[in-house]
Amino acid sequence: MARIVIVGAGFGGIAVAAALVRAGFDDLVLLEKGDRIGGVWRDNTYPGCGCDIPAPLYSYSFAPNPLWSRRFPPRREILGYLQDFADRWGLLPRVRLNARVTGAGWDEATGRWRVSTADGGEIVADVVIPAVGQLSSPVVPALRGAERFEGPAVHTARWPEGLTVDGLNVGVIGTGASAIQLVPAIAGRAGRVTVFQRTPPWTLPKPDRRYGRARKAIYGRFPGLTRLPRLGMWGMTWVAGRAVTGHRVAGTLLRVLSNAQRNVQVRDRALRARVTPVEPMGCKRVLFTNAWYPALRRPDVDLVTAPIDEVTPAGVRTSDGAEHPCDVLVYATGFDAVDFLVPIRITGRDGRELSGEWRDGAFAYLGMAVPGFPNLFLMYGPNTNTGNSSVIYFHEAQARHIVQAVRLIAAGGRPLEVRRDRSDSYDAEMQRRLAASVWTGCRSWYRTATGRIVTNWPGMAAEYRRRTRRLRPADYGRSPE
Ligand code: N01
Repeated sequence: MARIVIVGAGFGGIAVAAALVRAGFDDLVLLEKGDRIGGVWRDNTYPGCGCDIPAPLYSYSFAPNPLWSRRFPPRREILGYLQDFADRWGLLPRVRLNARVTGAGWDEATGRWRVSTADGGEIVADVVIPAVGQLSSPVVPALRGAERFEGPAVHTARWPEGLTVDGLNVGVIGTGASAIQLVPAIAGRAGRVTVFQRTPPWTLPKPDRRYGRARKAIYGRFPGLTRLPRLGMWGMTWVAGRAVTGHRVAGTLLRVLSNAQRNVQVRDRALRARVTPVEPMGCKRVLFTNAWYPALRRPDVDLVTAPIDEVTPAGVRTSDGAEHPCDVLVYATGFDAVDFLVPIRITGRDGRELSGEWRDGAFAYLGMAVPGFPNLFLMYGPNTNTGNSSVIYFHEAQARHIVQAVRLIAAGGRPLEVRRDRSDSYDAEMQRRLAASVWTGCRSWYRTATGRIVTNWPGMAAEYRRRTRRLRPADYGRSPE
């Protein structure tokens, strides 16, 4: 029996824990740095936060929720789903809260990992599964004068409990997925909202709808029917996936739809020119929204496109000399996604540091295994992000693969380590395909400073599932069973 440590109790950690318990590996503990489970859905409490992937797909395939209130539910509902799932699967007692992992070192003599926590504790484990997500380290840009700002300055992912912006002048820096949810939610309640845009995003109409009582009753009685909306949503994300992976017709279709939305929702030509994207569509995440442009049209919302010069004690000054008074400054400026696992220090065979192995950019075989780091498997690791499908679909594929790995470890009684040649050729394939992808077309959280794309999977979600479905022992230097 293997003792397993999972680092993180968000959707990824909970998915792999459930799969392991189901497979009979129940000697496991989830170490969670926060005071409750939920990952990004616990951390992101900014007004308007919700899911921009349809819920029938943003849920575990084997645990459909007939009770979603709408197709794109608010964050509280998704967090509730995850908590309820973890409870029903008996996972909550296995979670150790407020347990911040600081490092993990491979002990060659015992063939086990020593996992250390911030409180000075140590846990010995056969298998370590980091499941810390890609979007857990907020980035606040170093703007000149920022430290002199006299009001609250908050990042969207660190919204202070109880902060209300009613009647206040709010400056929002950024126009990514977080900002396009936040701005419509606070517009009208805030005194004035000033949006500082560096690059206009591509948007698509959000096919949201409320789920009525009859639907909930029917799906509650026949949960198998929930496969139907899941299939429908799968079809929708499939088209989006084809569009960003180079399919001409799908790409044109989405561009036409996006342009039509902008033309209909923004009649003012000057404003339209300022919100018209300049980067290739799909190069950054395409954003589902019905409320973004209407919010920008409001008289109490200003869109500022002049670059930020500096933050002043009372607001923001832009390069055109204009002063924009702000009582509250919100950084909707995203996350550091490329420095995987930082600040956890992982030391593998021969004292090799994972951060050193990844100095030119993170890589992992199938996004999960790294040569030199036996019995370590990542959830949502390098090159497993999807901008168009549900990341939970990827989690399930990874969980299934990791269960097979743990089975091999438990049966063979010796460590499992991916072969370097397999890992190298896989990484070469990833980078060759990514070099021809739309994501090379702009700067984004998908890329390192040198331009290497380390977050995204280059193909369709179904391909990832197919390639991870059966673990090939030969990839790990084992003879086929
Ligand atoms: O962050 P982002 P996000 N001066 O990196 C701007 C997921 N998510 O938090 O484009 C001025 O996308 C930056 O400008 P530019 C989702 O995967 C999911 O919004 O770099 N502006 C950009 O506009 C998403 O992709 C949900 O020119 C600066 C913005 O800040 C990911 O999280 C909801 C700047 C950052 O956009 C990240 O989204 C929300 C500067 N110095 C998020 N620095 C769901 O619904 C940065 N910017 C599931």
